Amino acid sequence: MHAFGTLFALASAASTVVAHGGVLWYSNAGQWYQGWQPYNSPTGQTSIQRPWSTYNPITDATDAQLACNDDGTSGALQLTATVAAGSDVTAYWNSPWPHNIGPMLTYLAQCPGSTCTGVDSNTLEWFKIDEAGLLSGTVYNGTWGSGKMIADNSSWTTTIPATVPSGSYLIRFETIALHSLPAQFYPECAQLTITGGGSLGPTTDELVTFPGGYSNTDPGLTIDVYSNAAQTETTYPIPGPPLYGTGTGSPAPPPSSSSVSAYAQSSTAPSSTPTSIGTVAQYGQCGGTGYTGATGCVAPYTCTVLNAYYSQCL
Ligand SMILES: *[C@@H]1O[C@H](CO)[C@@H](O)[C@H](O)[C@H]1NC(C)=O
Ligand SMILES: *[C@@H]1O[C@H](CO)[C@@H](O)[C@H](O)[C@H]1NC(C)=O
Ligand SMILES: [Cu+2]
Repeated sequence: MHAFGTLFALASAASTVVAHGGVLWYSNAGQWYQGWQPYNSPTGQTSIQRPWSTYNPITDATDAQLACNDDGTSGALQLTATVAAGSDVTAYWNSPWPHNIGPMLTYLAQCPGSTCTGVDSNTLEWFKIDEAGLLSGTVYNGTWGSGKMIADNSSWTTTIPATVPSGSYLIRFETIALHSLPAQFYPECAQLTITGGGSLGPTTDELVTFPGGYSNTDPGLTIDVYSNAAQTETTYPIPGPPLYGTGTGSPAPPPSSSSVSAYAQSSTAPSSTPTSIGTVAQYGQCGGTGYTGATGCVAPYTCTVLNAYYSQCL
C-alpha cells in the first residue's frame, strides 16, 4: 500500500510537469545559476532561488504562497547572487513554456538586513520593475508578454534599475496565464545582493505585499479572452502597483529594523520546511499543504516533496 502510494504520488507529480512549471535557471553577466529543483530531495540543494515544491500554478490572489511560491522560505543551504545595478537578470522557464496568453511581471523587495536569508517573503514590500501585458493585437488573438517570453527561449530578461539602492533583495519573476479562469500565477523568487546602486527608493504607492498586491476581482485577472468584447479589445490592464519610477506617492522609508524582530519571530515558528531527523517512518507523510503532523524522517530517510500536497519520507 505504501509502495502504491509512492507510485501514485510520483505519477501525479509527473503529470503536472507537462502543462505547467516555473523558473528553472537564472543568468546574469555571463554567470548561470541553477534554480531550486522542486521534484528532487531538498537535502543538499544549493540555489539562489527560494525553494518551491510544485509545477502547479497558484490560482487565488489571496494565497499565502503568492509571494515566492510554495513555500518560498530560505533553503538550508540558501545562496545569494551578487548582481550590479543596471545589469540584466534573465529567468528561464521550462521550455517551451506552454501558456502564451497573459502578462510578464518582475518585482524586487528589499530585505531589512544584510541578507534575505531567513526573511519571510510575506513580510516584505514589493515594487514592480518590469511588466509586459498585451504587446500587439487584440485580447482575443494578440501577442502577449508571455508569448514573447516563449519566443525568447522561454526566458525573460529584466534590467535591475541602476537607480535602486544597493542592498539585499528578493527578485520575483512572474508569469500569469489567462487561457482559462481563474488566472494562473507562476511566481518564483531568488536572492540578490545588488551592488553599485543609486538612491531612488520606491514610493509608498509603488509598494505592495504578496498576497495583497492583487485581488481576485482585478480586471486583468478576470478578463475572458474568448469573449466577443475581447475580439476588438486592444488594451489590457496589467495587475499590480504602478511601475517603479512612475508612482506619485511620497518616498517610502527603507525596510526598517523594527520589522526584523518580526522576521526573527516568524523564523522560529513551526515551518513546513522538510527536515531529515525525526520520527516519521519510511513512506510516511512528512509535509504538504494542510498537513500538521511531524516533518522529520527517521534516519536515513529524507522528507521528499512529491507535490504541494504530499511530502514523503524516502
Ligand atoms: C486575429 O486578429 C487579426 C487582426 O485583427 C485578424 O485579421 C485575424 O483574422 C484574427 N485571427 C483570428 C484567428 O481570429
Ligand atoms: C535557452 O535556455 C536554456 C535553459 O532553458 C539555456 O541552457 C540555453 O543556453 C538558452 N539558449 C540561449 C541561446 O540563450
Ligand atoms: Cu500550465
